[in-house]
Amino acid sequence: MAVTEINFDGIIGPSHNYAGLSLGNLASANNAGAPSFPRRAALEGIAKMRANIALGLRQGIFLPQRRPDHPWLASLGTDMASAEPHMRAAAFSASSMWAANAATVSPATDTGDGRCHLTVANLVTMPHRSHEWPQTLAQLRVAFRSDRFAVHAPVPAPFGDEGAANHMRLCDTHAAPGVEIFVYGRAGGAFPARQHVEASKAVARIHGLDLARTLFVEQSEEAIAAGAFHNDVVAVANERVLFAHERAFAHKHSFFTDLRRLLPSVEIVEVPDSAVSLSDAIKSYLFNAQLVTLPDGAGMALIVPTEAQATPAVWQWLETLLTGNGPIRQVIPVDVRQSMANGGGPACLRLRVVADPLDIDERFLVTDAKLDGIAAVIADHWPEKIAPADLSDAHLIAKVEQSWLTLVDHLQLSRDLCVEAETD
Ligand code: SUG
Repeated sequence: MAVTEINFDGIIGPSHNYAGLSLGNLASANNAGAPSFPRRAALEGIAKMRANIALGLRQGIFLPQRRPDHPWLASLGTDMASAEPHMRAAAFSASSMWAANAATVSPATDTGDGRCHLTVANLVTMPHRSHEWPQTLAQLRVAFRSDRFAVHAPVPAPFGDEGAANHMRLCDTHAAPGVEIFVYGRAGGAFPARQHVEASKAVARIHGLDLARTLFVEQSEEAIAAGAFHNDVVAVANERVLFAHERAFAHKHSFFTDLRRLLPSVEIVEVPDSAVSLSDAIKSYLFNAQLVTLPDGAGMALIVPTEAQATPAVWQWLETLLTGNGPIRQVIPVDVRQSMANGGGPACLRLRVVADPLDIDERFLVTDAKLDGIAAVIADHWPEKIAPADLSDAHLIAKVEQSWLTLVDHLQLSRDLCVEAETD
């Protein structure tokens, strides 16, 4: 089998809820306190994966994390019964569904030792995400345990690292050497800049990248202030195409000059502010799209959330895009509304890995038939509805824990993820 791009989607966990935990993420703030529908959320995620498989793309999965995170609360001297509500919500969050924040990935062609490198993100800026990394690391070490990969622990605090959401790779084809671009924030006005430049530089060094082919680019302060808490809310790249909002970057001209020098074939599809305002871009998540290369030379498709269809300026712009002769040949809306209401679009839900599927633990790769089995577990076990006040309900907690164990067992991953040892 050949090296290809595989999208690993985070399965949406049974504790999915709206607790308003992410300062600077407008959807999270606006939906705080609303009831969530975990079963529907997870099935939306499965439907997105199925649609991508139908396009001929390779698909992988990551498991949700074990919630509530009792060891984390214990390390803070508390537990679910006595923790304050915001800490209880942080321990209960299903935020690992946004796999774009799991790690930064550099394919083998870009690295000094010819292995594909993955560095788990520390996510230290948001307390509810800061305790994801140990379970993410454990999972990646199982999925990518072949010596074709190097899986690294996170860079240390205080340098915030949010993984692939702030990383882009441009190349002639996925299997060819790429130019890796790390986007960091310096200031975001009232909102935190979640990606620290020192974390980006550390990841590039750890991966053994050729620094002459690596760019460190500042995200514009106005984008962060407008609610683009990650670069992937205002830009996305695939092979030789960069699709970005006009106001995504602080120093656009020098960035584009460097990029054209390093990859002369690059095509920059820029959306002007006059056509789509930053506010419409962030509301619709136009750029939180999966930009994918279709098989058999069919060009690229942009997989957008249905919210993009519902935002007139955005949809009009996309219709015009398709009438041109550019590289993006199809726009495909997908319904991931439960995730979107927490600020996670189609691109947030996936981590891209360019590798040979034969080198990956097959339990993390899915087909339609395998998704049938996972969907059945979700339909039978995931809670239908959660209101934030339910997070202290012992019955709900027990149901969430049991649902997770059932899925891990179904995927035959209990032993590798040390579940038996902990539950015995
Ligand atoms: O980190 N939302 C996530 C959304 C992450 C989106 N990922 C990318 N753009 N790649 C975040 O802000 C909200 C959880 C809550 O409020 O309950 C949350 O964590």
